[in-house]
Amino acid sequence: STFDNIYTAVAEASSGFAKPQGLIYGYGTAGFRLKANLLASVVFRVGLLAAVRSKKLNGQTIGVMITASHNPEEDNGVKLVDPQGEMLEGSWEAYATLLANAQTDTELVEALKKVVATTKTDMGIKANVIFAKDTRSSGPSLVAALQAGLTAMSSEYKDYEILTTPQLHYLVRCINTAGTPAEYGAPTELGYYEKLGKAFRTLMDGKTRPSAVFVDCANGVGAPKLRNLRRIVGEDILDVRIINDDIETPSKLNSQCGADFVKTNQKLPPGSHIAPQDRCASLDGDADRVVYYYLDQDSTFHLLDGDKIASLAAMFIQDLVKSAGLEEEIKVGVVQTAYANGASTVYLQKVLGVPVTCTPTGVKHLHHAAQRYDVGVYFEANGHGTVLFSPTSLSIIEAAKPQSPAQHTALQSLRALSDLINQTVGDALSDLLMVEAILAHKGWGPKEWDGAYTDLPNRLVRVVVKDRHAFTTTDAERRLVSPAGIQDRVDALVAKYKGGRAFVRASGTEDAVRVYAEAGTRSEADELACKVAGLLSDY
Ligand code: G16
Repeated sequence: STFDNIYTAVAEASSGFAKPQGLIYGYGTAGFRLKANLLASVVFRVGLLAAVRSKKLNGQTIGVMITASHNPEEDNGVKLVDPQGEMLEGSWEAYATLLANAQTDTELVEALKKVVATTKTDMGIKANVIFAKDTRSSGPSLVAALQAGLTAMSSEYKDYEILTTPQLHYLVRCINTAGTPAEYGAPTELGYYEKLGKAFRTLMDGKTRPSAVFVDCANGVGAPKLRNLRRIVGEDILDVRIINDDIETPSKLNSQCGADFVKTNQKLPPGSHIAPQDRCASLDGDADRVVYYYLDQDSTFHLLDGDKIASLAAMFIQDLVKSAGLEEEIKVGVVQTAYANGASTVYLQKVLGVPVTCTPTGVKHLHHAAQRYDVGVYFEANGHGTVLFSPTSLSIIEAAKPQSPAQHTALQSLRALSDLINQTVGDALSDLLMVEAILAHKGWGPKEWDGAYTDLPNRLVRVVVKDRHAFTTTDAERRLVSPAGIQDRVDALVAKYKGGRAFVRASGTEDAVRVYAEAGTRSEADELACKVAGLLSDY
């Protein structure tokens, strides 16, 4: 064909990024994630697929992010971003896997031709791809592999260097909407800060500057980027104290700090010096997750996780919609996963009266479910989430004519919120500003926020098993299908605990199985989690 030169270039370039023998790669919860030294061939091939995806979508810009987020420094990963800043369309994950697992250069070219044919892609269209990486030391060499793949495909590309994952998602959407009525913002890192800063200032108009918020940046990319954000937002309205910002010592990334550490261990990162009632937050290694926490007067630790953030956001937005007189037209809904604390679901449904949907783990699942609501709040308990305003509700808010000063203020706040909140993906920096703005509006400290409902005691355990792929689930990951017989044993354990709940699922980002348990008391939750984990050694 006329594109033989491309296929020849791919085969030649591919020989520099040979696939290790015997490995089978899978597209997990958030793309490919492995030890960094096993990833070069995968990233090269993701470059090929990004170019095909862009061609298929008429040359719209596709994003590639090189990060392993909450995982340790020696890991890395790669994920693809679709034109509106969403995660890669699910049906294309199979093509990514097909390319990643082709053993030889010849097989790779065959696989590539197959993807092109199956997706009916016109190879004559120019591809456009942008990419960025987090602070990991393996980033630059993986970028080289990506560039080689893009070059072989004669794709246009732009390297945005070091960014948070959500910043790359933002840029992709900005580029693809430029010059259209849905224009999302200026396609630069500065444009991102300015958009958030402007919206935050509008929301904080007339409010006194909140007390300091202490932010643990997991020794990752969040640290320099939060510093940039603080500068552009203005320290007169945002007092952020940055901790765990050492991005020069690779081993420190996500180690004994960060959102995953705090959520899993339910304790402060060691070395935190905070006073009772101080607001604290932890980001993860690519700044797409955030959790809050504080110490009460007795120095007891209290976590304000993704469920608490979702509840706060749903409550505030629902109130604003009512104050704006739009409650008949705009309905708020919430999306959670099985990890959501049972008390949060009850609060949302019974106290706020909002519908709640449960999906499998992974922002890609929650995002799509949230798009079915007028305003869809979605958060994983681990702090990964955002709020989506549907195009229709945005037009309603835009067009609404206020009948009173109160309605005027509510509408203005809703508009600013929709700009403040990253509409493409969960974004720790944007979520942080959202929480700060809501607390300022309510005049709340962390204790008042925490008072909405009391978490059921819970425990999350990570168990290393022989073959995590043996664990398959159904019912939004709440029940195991295989290994055969195991779910009955889990059920029998759960039945022994009043208010008990537990489930088991394989991680899609780590080589392990996760066990989650809830029960009436802390010790019962620990015991139930431990007993369920104990079952796994038999499989
Ligand atoms: C990723 C996903 C999240 C998911 C988390 C854990 O987070 O983006 O949606 O909750 O992994 O997934 P699993 O339990 O399958 O390992 P991150 O922050 O690592 O990108």
